[in-house]
Amino acid sequence: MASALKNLSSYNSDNLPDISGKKFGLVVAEWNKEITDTLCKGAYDTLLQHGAKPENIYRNTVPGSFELTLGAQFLAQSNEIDVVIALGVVIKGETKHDDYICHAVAQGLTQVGLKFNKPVIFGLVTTNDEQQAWDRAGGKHGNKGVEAAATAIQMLNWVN
Ligand code: RBF
Repeated sequence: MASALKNLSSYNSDNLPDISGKKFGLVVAEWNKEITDTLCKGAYDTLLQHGAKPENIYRNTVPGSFELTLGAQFLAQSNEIDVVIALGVVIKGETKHDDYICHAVAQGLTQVGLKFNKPVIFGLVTTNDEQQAWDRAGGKHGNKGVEAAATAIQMLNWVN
């Protein structure tokens, strides 16, 4: 399994930039809220742990993961925000809704990052069932919120 081979929750914290003056925009989907709250806490705590100031972390919610793209765009267009982190959980059901949502979010977030020339981090957990989601929200596969925050910090090496 890919995440067993490369779990960014145990990322290398060498050579991370000084983020004490950087501003972070978190957009968090409320669908599967208990799990997305856990991802968000992981991201938030990781940013603080690496020197971000609480007043520089903006947290916004959207109803579901499909809305992450627009939420990310509102954040990314602000000169106040250096990097956007999008967090959501899409769990497979009986129909193919998960495919449509996940593809839309992946493409949408990519476009927002390119449009605003700003890192937009893909923190969408896409699983077959709820247990797999919890496994990735503080469980045996780490916390993808922590990984999203670590990725955001690493990408700030690219931002002036
Ligand atoms: N949003 C999620 O964040 N995770 C889901 O697992 C999820 N499942 C959905 C299943 C169906 C059948 C539908 C219609 C929506 C689902 N959504 C889910 C909500 C979606 O991201 C969005 O908020 C709504 O479709 C409104 O645009």
